[in-house]
Amino acid sequence: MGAVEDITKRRWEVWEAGGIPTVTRRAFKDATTFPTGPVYVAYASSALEATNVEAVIQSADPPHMGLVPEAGVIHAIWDALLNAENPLLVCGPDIGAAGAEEEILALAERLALPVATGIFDYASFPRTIPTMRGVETLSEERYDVVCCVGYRQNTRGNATDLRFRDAGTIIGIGHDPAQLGNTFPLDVAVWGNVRQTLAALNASWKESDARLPHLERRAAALRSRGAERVRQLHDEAMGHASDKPIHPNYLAQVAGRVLPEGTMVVSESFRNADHLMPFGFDKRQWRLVRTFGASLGHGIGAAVGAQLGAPDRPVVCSIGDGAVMYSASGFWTMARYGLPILTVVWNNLNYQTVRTNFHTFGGEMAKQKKYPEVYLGDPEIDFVMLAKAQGIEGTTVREPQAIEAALRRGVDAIRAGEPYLLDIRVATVGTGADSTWHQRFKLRD
Ligand SMILES: Cc1ncc(C[n+]2csc(CCOP(=O)(O)OP(=O)(O)O)c2C)c(N)n1
Repeated sequence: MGAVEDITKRRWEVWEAGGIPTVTRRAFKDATTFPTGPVYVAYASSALEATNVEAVIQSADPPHMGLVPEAGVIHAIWDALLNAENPLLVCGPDIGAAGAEEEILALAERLALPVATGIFDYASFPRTIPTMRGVETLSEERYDVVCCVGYRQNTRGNATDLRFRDAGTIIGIGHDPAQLGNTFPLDVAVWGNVRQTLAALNASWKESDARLPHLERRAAALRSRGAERVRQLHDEAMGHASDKPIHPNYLAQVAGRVLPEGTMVVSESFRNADHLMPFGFDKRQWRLVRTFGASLGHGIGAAVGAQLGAPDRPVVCSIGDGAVMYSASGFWTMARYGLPILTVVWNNLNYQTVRTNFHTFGGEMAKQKKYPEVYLGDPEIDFVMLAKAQGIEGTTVREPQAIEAALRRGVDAIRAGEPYLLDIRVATVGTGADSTWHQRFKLRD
């Protein structure tokens, strides 16, 4: 076992040897001490099928714990961020949980830090702020400093969680010690209150720092790139304005314009475009509620809970057609208790996420372009009727020109205190999107 200082150097050795890295965290005070208590072992899902894998138990410093860590740790993080030439700030849901919106904005803006979020964390930083680079843009660029704030490293347990192998220094700050260092190792881990820790970092800022040439340069570059990025996203979505079936990006664009300020979106969307909606930190901007695992069945019940918890907010349940069928009885609850929730069903007639996964495995299905059990269009499910059967009115939307009026009708309904459902046919996006192949079954001819 190497000394603690060797970890950074050694942490990707297993990768380089072609193995599956096993990142195991123990609070070793002395790197030569063996664990004497429970040991948490995490491994990538691909390891389930891998053979001849050698695992390495890596030693590491214990996370620094407390509302804020000691001054030396704050100083070390600040020093790394202030002097970084090519940094990345990765934002996650602990920021919202801690109410640390102002603090993260101040940090990102003052230090001109490019920001990225994980795939389901798109509301963790406003997409219109110039430093925002986007969702899942956690490339393998050679960052000198990566700082993860409230970011859930372990989302899917596959290779994309094993990030930043070429980064210089990796910092993690978060509320949950089980999320710190669980898929990629951290050089500095802070288990503490995200708001207090960010406030302590920001307190190190001196007005004269704003004149540091590398910060000025980066801020200017981020401003122009950021504005361009927002424009591109807008133009890309508008380019689909007449697509039929409706393109998810265009639907998100119209919804972002038409739905009320302060909308709370409860999302059980996978391949839709919720990430393009106007989530943000101030009161008028939208808020997001979602789970971070991928187990279906959460959406409709969570929308009920969100509306009860925030009775004055417009609540929109944004959900895939496949996901609806895991919890459709919740519509009855909405009707029974008079919960004015607008449900938007992104109806792509498919379990498209599953098809994409099947394709990624690269076996027979991908070769034959036949993906069993993912096409849901035979028979088509009538979601308006499904809602109506439980006391909820709704409308079907098939034409892009009809989206706006339908959304307005939904908004009128929830303003009047009634739940409402829109079944919007959207294009299937992703691998094998044009496939409707499905095996036909009939018990008796
Ligand atoms: C309880 C449960 N069963 C099965 C799955 C596997 N699964 C993951 S995504 C998905 C499809 C969801 O379909 P839909 O809501 O229409 O979204 P799309 O993938 O088409 O965007 C399924 C079945 C799961 N995540 N959870």
